[in-house]
Amino acid sequence: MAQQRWRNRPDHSNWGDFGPDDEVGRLNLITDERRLAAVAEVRVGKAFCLSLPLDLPGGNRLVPHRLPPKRGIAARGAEGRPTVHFPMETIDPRWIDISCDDHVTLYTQYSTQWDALSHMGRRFDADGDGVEETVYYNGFRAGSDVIGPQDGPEPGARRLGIDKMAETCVQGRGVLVDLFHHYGPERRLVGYDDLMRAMEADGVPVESGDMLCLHTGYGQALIDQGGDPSQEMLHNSHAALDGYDRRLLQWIEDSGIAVLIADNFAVEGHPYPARTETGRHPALPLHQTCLFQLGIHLGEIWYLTELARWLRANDRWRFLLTAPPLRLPGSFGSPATPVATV
Ligand code: UVW
Repeated sequence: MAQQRWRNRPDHSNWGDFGPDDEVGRLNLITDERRLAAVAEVRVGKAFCLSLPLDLPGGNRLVPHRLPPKRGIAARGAEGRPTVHFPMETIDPRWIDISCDDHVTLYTQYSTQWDALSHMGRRFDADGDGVEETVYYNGFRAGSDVIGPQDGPEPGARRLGIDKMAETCVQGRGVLVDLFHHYGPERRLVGYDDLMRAMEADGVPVESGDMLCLHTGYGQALIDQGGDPSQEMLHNSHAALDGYDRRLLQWIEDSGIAVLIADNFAVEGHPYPARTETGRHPALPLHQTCLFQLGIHLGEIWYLTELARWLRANDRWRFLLTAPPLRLPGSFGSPATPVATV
């Protein structure tokens, strides 16, 4: 049995509930039985791609340090010949096989993506010595578990990496709440009351272990903006959760959802309008609740509009969701090409 690595557990957290060494949080709730129940949601066999093209949003106005994918052609042989229409070595000279290979620099959180649990931590006195240290979900530590360039070679997540998420396969029952239908394309911070109103109006059931998807229409707007999105669209349109609504955070804690997904930028309304809170409070309260406290992975900038339209037309809200990230050792996030099957 591993040693518990913390003495103080953050309020409203589940650290330790899935074991002292747990690195996948609420994904533990997607059991074989729940996956079977998810498969039972497949009734007509139709599938939906829930990823945007990974070169959207376009440019870097959304987050300046996240750049679009940069592709190149793999060089081959001593002369570094480009591997496009490349004639392979041949056994039968009457038949020439031709090959193409490329490479890519990908900012893992540029487009449709998952946040790993190592994506966000905080300064917190987990070891109870009266001094705050940088820690992540389940008490994993900066410097030994999550490594920066200042800590040693090979920076990245030795623990809580996106590869740990991939190993669970990330397949279960998806449930969609259609915020766009109820609240339209205007910017709106959706708190507990708004979320419950939308769910009740459509009769959306959410159960423990479900993968909750919020359709806001933001992903469709990115497509409509054609790779050159306006500041207004990027930062002041469509619904986003109000992470400062304590009742909403409590519902996320109590509902047992396994992961939380949206087709908007950050699931929550980051950057928030100026606030009046006094005292200490996080910049990204929903990220803190999900990634740091409860081990709930966040899916962001997905494409949910076609699926939402189909579900509404067919009076259904549940589906089989298959959404593994790349099994990329040590990464803080990953692009994804999720598939919904109905
Ligand atoms: C923000 O940048 C606000 O969110 P994320 O890092 O999860 O994309």
